[in-house]
Amino acid sequence: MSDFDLVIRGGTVVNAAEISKCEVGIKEGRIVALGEMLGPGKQEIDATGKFVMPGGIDSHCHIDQRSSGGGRNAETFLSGTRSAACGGTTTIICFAAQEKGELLTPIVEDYHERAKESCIDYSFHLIISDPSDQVMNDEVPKLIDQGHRSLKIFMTYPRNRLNDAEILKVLETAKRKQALVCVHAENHDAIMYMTEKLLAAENNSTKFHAWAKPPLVEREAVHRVIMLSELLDVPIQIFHVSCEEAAEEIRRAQQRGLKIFSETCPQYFVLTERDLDRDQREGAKFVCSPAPRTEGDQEAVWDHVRLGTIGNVTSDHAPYNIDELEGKFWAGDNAPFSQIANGVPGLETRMPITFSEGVVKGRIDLQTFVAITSTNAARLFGLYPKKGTISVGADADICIWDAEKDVTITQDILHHDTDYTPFEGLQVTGWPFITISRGKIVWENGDVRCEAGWGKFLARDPYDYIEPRGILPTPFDPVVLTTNKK
Ligand code: DUC
Ligand code: ZN
Ligand code: ZN
Repeated sequence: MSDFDLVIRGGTVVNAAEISKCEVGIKEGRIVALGEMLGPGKQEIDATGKFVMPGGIDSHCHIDQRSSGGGRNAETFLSGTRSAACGGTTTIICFAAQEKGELLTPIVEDYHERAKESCIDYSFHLIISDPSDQVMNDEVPKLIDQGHRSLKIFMTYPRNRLNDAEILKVLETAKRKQALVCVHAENHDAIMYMTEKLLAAENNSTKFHAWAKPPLVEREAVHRVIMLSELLDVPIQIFHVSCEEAAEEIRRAQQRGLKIFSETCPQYFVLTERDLDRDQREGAKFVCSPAPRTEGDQEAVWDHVRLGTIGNVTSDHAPYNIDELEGKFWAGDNAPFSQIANGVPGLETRMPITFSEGVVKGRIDLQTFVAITSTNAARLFGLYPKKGTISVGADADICIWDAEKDVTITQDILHHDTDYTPFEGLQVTGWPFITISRGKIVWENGDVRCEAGWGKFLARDPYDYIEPRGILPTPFDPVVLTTNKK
């Protein structure tokens, strides 16, 4: 008679808060025991010499998403979640994307339909590109009540960008409905101006992508959206922080007590603007926004990870094929930098690159690794303690990590459906040995055991972490939460 469905023995359990040598007992998809000499399991894993960590949470990735900037997203929910699982991730938060002039509800329903083939658990951020009264007053409150408890807004891109008045409108709804607003922060007009000038001077190649959007466009937009969030006293998450200047703005706001959160991505650890300086076909592989920066920015980003300014690392997986008419070169082989689809794939490489560049190179410790790849995202997006921790009662979402394994990242070892990796040739130490999703092994040392449809939608209830501070810059409260308030 077995006490457990699965028992993991011999490993070192690493949580964001503590490290312990213990066994993990799993039953019906949840962790039910942590201890020594646990009884037998129907299945047993020998994790001797390995780290047993919460499964990764990738809280920013684009899967099967309609692209507003042109180009067809290369990944389906099956291929995307399979690739994530092979890279140690057990939960993703991706997007349901509205474009200007559209209603949101049918779009969200459509994404739910397509996501049914996911092989790990998933949730959605709602991209708000058109915050009309109908969308913000009727649709978004209902969708938040259904568990879509985060909204994403863009400060740039012609078909998505919101102006400051529209951003305030979204922040207001988020505050009323207890949702978190995530922000792509870059100054649109400055980018457009620089792009026009660069193209007029026939500076078309991918190298100029970085010139069109230098760090100061990120810094300005980060500063502005922080100011708008302070005006309404509503927490926000700044997406994909790429440089020292933007991180400094966030740090300053946090030191003033504001609830400003932020993430970065592996591309800002290992890519630089030099990667864009290649022929168009190669350079396109590195076109993402914000643009890759300098080595100095990479170290500054790590400094801010250590300081806690930047709380989590996401892939911002935004996959466009090189060899596809509707991919990176949807606007033609000789398209200028401004018309090359924006984004890089990275679901599977997120945890290995962060571990190798972070823990192996001595920039962060093991527990910080767990915090930034899993636990902090669980807290920030209302999934904790169901996700993001190895604790009794949590879902058995576990990544058993081989910290010794040396791997050279190449396209042919990855499981995504994108036709390249921007990390080709990068050598890393540390790779997932086994990934477990709600008690089911989905990846075992090279063996993909994902099952389409295993993943479940994670509806997110209100949670304390994103409570406003209760401090406003004026005596007048513009967002009255209760009707009887003066
Ligand atoms: N921003 C994202 O967050 N993802 C892909 C493209 C972009 O610019
Ligand atoms: Zn973005
Ligand atoms: Zn993104």
